Amino acid sequence: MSKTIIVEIHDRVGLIGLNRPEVYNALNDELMNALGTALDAFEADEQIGCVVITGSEKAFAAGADIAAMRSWDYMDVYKSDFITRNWERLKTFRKPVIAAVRGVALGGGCELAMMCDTVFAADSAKFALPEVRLAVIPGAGGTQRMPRAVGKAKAMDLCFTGRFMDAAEAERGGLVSRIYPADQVVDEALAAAAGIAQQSLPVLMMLKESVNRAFESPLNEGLLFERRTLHATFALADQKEGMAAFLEKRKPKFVNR
Ligand code: CO8
Repeated sequence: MSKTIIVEIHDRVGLIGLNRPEVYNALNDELMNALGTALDAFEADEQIGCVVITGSEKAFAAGADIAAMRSWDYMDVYKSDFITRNWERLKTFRKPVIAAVRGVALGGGCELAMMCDTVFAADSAKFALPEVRLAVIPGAGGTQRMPRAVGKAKAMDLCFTGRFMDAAEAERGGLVSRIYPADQVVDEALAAAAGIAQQSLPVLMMLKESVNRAFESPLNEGLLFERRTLHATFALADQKEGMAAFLEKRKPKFVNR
């Protein structure tokens, strides 16, 4: 297995640590391919209910690997479908994913965090889209997901200037869901993930698909998708169990079907 990531399993939670410490976890093909392979394995594993992605204390990730990209020309990136070819595995992953961000999440690192379903940040975390300074644009979803997360004014400000946004601003803006001291954020993400992973897996998958529809369809279409998905939950053994357990004042035993 590639050394660019560290994979651990904690009961029903999969933990992926980005691991290129010598370059602030800059994201190259080897790392992104390894991340995709790890996600494939977690997707196929019925025992995994939630995933946490993290980096090191210094860096979640400082972006795409600039040394690797430096000499690429238009045909290189176009023909090989740069970004789409391996970064987007995270977009199609169907189980919940929490990004636990410590240190810097810059450029592609920030975009990777935004591809996750929710972001927990260390109080010392810093987010930025500094691509403009390299004369490229945030091209792994940054120009689309940042305005959806924090609104147009702040997204334009971040993209035009490349400035760093601290965790408090990111939380106020809606990019980050929770802030913890740096030495606690991974444990807190794992604890939240463990709680999530206790829920019915098909319901979690339906929830994720339904919330994501909010960003991809007009309100009425999204509401229709939500309503039909709600109806589908009534086909689950877990729905019978969840409601019976509530009425019998006991903990549910979900079978993930
Ligand atoms: N790629 C490759 N190497 C990197 C990267 C990176 N993104 N970031 C840091 N490194 C390397 C440095 O080159 C350096 O290597 P060496 O020791 O061999 O000189 C090492 O990491 C340490 O870095 P610094 O010496 O710069 O350490 P500092 O503590 O002074 O600064 C920072 C740390 C703030 C993280 C600084 O390195 C930095 O600003 N990094 C680059 C941030 C950046 O511009 N990121 C965006 C990259 S572009 C991108 O992500 C686009 C992705 C998607 C769209 C694709 C379109 C291109």
